[in-house]
Amino acid sequence: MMIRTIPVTPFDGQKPGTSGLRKKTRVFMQPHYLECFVQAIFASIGGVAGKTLVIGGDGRFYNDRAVQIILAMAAGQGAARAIVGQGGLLSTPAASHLIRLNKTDGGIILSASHNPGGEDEDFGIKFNMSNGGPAPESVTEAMYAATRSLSEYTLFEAPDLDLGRISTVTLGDMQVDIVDPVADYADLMETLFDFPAIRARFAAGFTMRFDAMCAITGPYAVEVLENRLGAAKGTVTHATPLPDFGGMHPDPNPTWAHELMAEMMGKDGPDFGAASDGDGDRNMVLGRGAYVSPSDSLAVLAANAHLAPGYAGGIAGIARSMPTSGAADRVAEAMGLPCFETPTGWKFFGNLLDAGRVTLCGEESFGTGSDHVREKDGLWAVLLWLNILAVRGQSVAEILAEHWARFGRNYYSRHDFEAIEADKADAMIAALRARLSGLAGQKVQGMTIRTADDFAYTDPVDGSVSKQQGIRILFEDGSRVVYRLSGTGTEGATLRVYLDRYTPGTGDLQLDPQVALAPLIKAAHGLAGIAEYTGRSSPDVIT
Ligand code: VG1
Ligand code: CO
Repeated sequence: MMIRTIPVTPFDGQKPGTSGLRKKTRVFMQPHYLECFVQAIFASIGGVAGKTLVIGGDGRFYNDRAVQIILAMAAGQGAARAIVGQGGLLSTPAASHLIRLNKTDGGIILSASHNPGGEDEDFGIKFNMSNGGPAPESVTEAMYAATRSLSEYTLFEAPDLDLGRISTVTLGDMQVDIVDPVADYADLMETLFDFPAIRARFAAGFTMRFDAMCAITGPYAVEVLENRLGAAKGTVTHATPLPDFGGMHPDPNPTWAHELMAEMMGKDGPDFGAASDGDGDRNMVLGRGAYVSPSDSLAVLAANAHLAPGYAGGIAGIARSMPTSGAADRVAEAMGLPCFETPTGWKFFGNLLDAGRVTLCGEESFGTGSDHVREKDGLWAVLLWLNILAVRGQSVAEILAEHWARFGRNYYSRHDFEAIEADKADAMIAALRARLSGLAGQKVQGMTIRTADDFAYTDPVDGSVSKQQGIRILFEDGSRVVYRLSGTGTEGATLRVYLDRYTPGTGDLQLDPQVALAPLIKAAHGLAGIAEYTGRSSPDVIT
């Protein structure tokens, strides 16, 4: 056993995207590839000597190897302590919590989130800061710079640690605490929600289905829903995390969680349904016959959060990512709360949460969360919904209908065009960008364009500026189209088109969103020339 320094040549393209570095698993499995990125992470935080890190991942293929490599590198570079989930497992929100609970210097999370897992699928890695949140752009840029200049990495060479047993061991001079991945997180949930009220509701016959999609939330959902809240055994399906997610695509949306969707849309479905993604930070919630769009979910949660003990004193404010619908803004306005619009990606919420300016945050991509951690949190959102349902004693459909009648409804949809050739997607965006200044006043599909811009964000806390965060076309009637290219994919480019149209509470509130949005969809295709540039006339995934 010894400390070894290994010379390397830098790899191209180790540039973190919306949420860390994501590549095909086999790319990560190349000799020294993961090591080089980990070395760059260490460099971007001024080294790990004397520091404590949380380490864990969603259990996908290569998670186990990656954890051993990171431990060896941390030990070889003088880290004082590592806190690792048993088996190398931690959901993203649980990792965020452990970083905060133990006042550590940060953590490394292994996941490609909602992307499929397996030797031929996707893998990913990201660093979270001591506040528990994803590294901000300044740090990810430092990481990328380091990946291009490094010439060696150092590790402590030793046999693999046995991570299967909850225990404290040492690796060289580093202490390694192998902890229960679920317990602290489940305890945190008990402090936020009215567990007795939810338990009483389950005892009275309330039924639920939670589809963990063979990913990391299985053990968390079983412990919280079945063991602590008394939901029937079997409430959680696909509950065992598997390295390839059992072949499932753990993206909790109507397309990929179709099994749950079918059950919930049936007449005899459970009262409440939910699904989570690979690393446990996303959620989809459903009632019997009722789909809750993520943007609406944020708005409903914000309007009702005070019903849960953890938010009984009210919330400080709401933040949503720019492409997320304006539904939460209506709630903020009615409740006299500040509302912030940030670029896509949870890292942009961190400063607002740390400064106490917002309590709830959300993204249209099935992400909702609060100041309890610094990540979005799938199971947390499900529990807040359960708490609200238990207190209000209504169905999901009734709560949605009342919400829309009070605040109006933002008809909303996202259309994704996947695996487009990158240069075609870039050309389309570039052409659109070049035409932006001339669009105001033009009429499309009977609607007049009020303004068009390329979203830029100035962080109100530290003043940092992020440019080119999505192209927005805003119409005079309040409707909106947003175009963005995904920053989490591993193959070609994915074009996301976000569509939002407001109808007041006195209007028609029960339309199919695709019908309500039809003119806007046509306008979106025409304005950007989607078919001309990409050859695609219809999206691959609609949410
Ligand atoms: C997507 C979502 C974004 C989310 C990000 C990470 O990014 O749109 O809202 O924050 O994934 O979520 P992009 O760049 O592909 O649009 V997760 O659950 O993948 O960590
Ligand atoms: Co995720």
